[in-house]
Amino acid sequence: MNVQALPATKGNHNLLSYEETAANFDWSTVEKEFSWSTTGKVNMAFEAIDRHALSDKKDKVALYYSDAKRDEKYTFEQMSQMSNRAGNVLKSVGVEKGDRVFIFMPRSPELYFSVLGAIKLGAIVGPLFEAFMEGAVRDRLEDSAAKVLVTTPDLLERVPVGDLPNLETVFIIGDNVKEEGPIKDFNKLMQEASSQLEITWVDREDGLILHYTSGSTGKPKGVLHVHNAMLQHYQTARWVLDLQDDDVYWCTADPGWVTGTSYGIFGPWLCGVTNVIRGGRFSPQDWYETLQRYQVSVWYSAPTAFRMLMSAGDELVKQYDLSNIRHILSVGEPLNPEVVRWGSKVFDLRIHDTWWMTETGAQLICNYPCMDIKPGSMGRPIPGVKAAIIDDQGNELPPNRMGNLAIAKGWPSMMRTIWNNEEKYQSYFEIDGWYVSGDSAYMDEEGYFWFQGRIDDVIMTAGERVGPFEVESKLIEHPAVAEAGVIGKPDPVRGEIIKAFIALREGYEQSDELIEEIRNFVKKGLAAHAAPREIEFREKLPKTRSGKIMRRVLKAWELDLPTGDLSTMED
Ligand code: 6R9
Repeated sequence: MNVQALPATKGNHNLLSYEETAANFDWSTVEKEFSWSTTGKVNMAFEAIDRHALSDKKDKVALYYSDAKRDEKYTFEQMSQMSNRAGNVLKSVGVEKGDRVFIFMPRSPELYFSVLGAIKLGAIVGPLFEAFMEGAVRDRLEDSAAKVLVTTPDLLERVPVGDLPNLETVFIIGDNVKEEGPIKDFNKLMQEASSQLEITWVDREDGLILHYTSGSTGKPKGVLHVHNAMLQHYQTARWVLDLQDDDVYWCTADPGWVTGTSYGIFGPWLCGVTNVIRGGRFSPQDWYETLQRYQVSVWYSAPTAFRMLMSAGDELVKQYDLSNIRHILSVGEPLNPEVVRWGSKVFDLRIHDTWWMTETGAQLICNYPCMDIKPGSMGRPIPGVKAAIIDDQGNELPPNRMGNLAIAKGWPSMMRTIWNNEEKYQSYFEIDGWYVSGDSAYMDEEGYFWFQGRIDDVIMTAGERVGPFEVESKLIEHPAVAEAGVIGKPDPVRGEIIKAFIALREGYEQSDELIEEIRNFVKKGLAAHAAPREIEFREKLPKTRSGKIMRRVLKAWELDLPTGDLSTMED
């Protein structure tokens, strides 16, 4: 691949040399950062919040929260007290170690208090996107046999309380809550609750969080993570997010998605860093304002958001003072080289891609400040982790060959089970010693990994393997294209042909000339065989709430097939 690498960032970074650290690193050294390496007693919420509340960081701002109506801040000491109160509220209805406590609400300070409070009791937290409809909520509460739910008056109508025999209590966060049956007024009880709480110490292998993630078929899977994951949350927050004491950090992900917990809660607070949470919906103006207002220095977001900011134009971004940003990262989808180039132009910074999954619990393949970036590559495995491209028999493939992206089993934040579905869990580990991700990729001679697509998405056209991501990335370089989703469509002659779904940027009209122009653009810029034979324009592309283009849905629509689980799809 012919790319212009962006040189390593100057400055003092936590990870000084990738090669040297990767050659010598051992996870047991990370344990020594935490008191449980001597006591054996662990609790994520203690390490993330209380530990700092007991130190000279107690008056440091832990959380800046704002949305259209609220504007608040909490120090580590206040976070400790508020999460103690939330813990006491949950305890008052009998929440104990191992119980599932689900949180179904938009971002708010109370969401964070409840998550931390539940963890302090040793309960397992289940965060749910606010946009889930009744069926999705029911599936998740039923499968996990949740005992307690924390939600808001608006969302309550989507909770089939009467049909869920295990659900004993529903806390409502709102005004004038009518307490009746299982319904309780969270805010009232918070006021009455003590700010002292005896923490429940647990084992490092005890359950921490249950993230439901959708499969392409069948019901959503409950991915269980344990307290031990903190080793990797912490270490990657140091190496990859490069968090340092005076940073102001903003992760734009909602806690309904794994990025919003691993790196919206655990990673930054384990490092004792100031965390910005902005509620409400995305708008370019609002996001730039948030970056400016809090003087954000480290910013973790997603390709879909960067593409939308890019579409909003460079004039807009120039109206803000964003000079405090020193480090930008991306996750969730392939990061198009065009977006990396745009980032270099408008922020004068490289955007660092990071690859991982709900199942992996934390970052695994990343770009680091101390390492050159090849735009379009996900980077290299974090020190302490081995990644490889393997064939279906488990043989490691040489550089530049596309295959299964696999990780040597046993990194600290690896999922520990799929709730109620051990068989599904085992299916990830069928090749001895490896976790097989379901993504296809290749590795170049220098050990950089290049994402190609989900295994099911790879296109075989006239004998050539084409990764949809490469085609999509070329497409969005065309000035008319805002977003693109590419699939393989069965074809009697070529096996498959490439079909592209395109959302146009504002000011562009669809026409046959434009189709021809776009097709030629890909032919010239990528390869003739990679140019889409069919192009269809759409107002919007189907996306998950975390911003991923759902190629399987495009394919199902195209072929009139069942779409599978749609609970994570945007409205
Ligand atoms: C953290 C998260 C996991 C899937 C993963 C892959 C895609 C994530 C990516 C990426 C290309 C990256 N993905 N990061 N693809 N480049 N940097 O996103 O978890 O929601 O479970 O999604 O997302 O396909 O397998 P999750």
